[in-house]
Amino acid sequence: MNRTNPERKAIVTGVTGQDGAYLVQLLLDKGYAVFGTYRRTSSVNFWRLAELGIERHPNLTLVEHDLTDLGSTLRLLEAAQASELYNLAAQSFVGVSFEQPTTTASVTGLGALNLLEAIRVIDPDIRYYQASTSEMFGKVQAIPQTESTAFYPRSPYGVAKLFAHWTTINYRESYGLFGSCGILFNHESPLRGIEFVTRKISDAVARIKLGKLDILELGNLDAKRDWGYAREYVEGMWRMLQVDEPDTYVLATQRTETVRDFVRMAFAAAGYQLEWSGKAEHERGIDVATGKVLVQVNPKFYRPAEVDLLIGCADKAKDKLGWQPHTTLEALCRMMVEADLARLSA
Ligand code: NDP
Ligand code: GDR
Repeated sequence: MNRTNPERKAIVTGVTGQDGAYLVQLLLDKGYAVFGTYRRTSSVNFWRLAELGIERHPNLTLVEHDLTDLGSTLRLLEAAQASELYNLAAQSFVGVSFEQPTTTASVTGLGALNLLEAIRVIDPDIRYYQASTSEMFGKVQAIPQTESTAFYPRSPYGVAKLFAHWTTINYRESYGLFGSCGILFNHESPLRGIEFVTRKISDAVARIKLGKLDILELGNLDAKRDWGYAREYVEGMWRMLQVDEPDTYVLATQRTETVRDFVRMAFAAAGYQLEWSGKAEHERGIDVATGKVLVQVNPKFYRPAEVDLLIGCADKAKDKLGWQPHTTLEALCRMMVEADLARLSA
């Protein structure tokens, strides 16, 4: 890889996460110099960047930064001299936000405010992307959800993201900043964090297939999600900052399935046929060929308040950005199971 003397510079917060890794790869491929931020921990893990083969790319500068620290945020912007800033860092796990609401509000909500304040002070021309979320729709007020659907968050995470979302719009309207919000519905990939349900499932299916696990335990199987492929969604983020005006866009597939269906698809990708028996916390997924129980519900994974059904309409993104998803849920699920089988067999 040769340094290409890039003219465009971007900051991406949260490069140790799923979207951060894919977005950094996309920006590097487009010739950007990227400042990717990660927070200090006792053992930083760049496994996603390594899997994509970009951990040591000459145009990638990895910078220590904590979203909750305004001073560190000001110094980041001053040092990078970037023209685009993608704020992907967050305490992003909904379940944990019920246990750690203050941390979630601080990182996911106030962290975005710190970045916007820093832009205001250091360089108001920086284009800002806010990672907003379908979790803001929560107890949904319309089907499908669009940019104009009313919000009703159901978790401390959703509330914190709504703060960041409205702050971005407020800075757009108050100070003329170029702040765009992508209301992204769930997007998954082989790089998805293991605590999220799709990857928890694909990893468990691979382990069961390889004889390393007996049973997959899950919470609410009835929740419905609109799941897309993360690599395609980061392309949408980039497009949002390339148009003339800042705006808000939904990215979604407009297809919704239950967690139960995703489980069935994932087992099918590994050659199993599941049948379901029982109800609610007594529900089981049984291997038709052997009669073995492979899936069971454990109420410890239930949430205090649930988002029952998400399905998004991305017509505006298609119309204004030329963005649309291509990967089917079946193909995505297969990709994830195959990646986990390969990892665990290596
Ligand atoms: P991940 O959880 O994979 O990544 C989150 C990133 O934020 C990690 O790099 C994490 O670092 C970092 N982070 C957490 N706390 C801090 C902090 N205090 N300071 C600096 N960095 C921090 O999320 P995704 O990649 O899946 O999502 C990217 C963004 O998009 C998030 O904001 C998420 O809320 C949002 N979003 C995601 C959707 C999805 O379906 N994936 C849908 C809609 C929105 P570390 O590795 O050290 O924990
Ligand atoms: P979500 O994703 O909460 O939609 O947030 P997650 O994969 O965690 O949950 C999806 C649904 O599955 C149900 N579920 C389980 N979830 C987990 N994690 N573990 C389980 O064992 C389990 N069993 C059932 C959940 O109750 C839920 O209904 C993700 C995150 O990426 C957010 O950051 C992002 O904003 C939204 O997607 C859009």
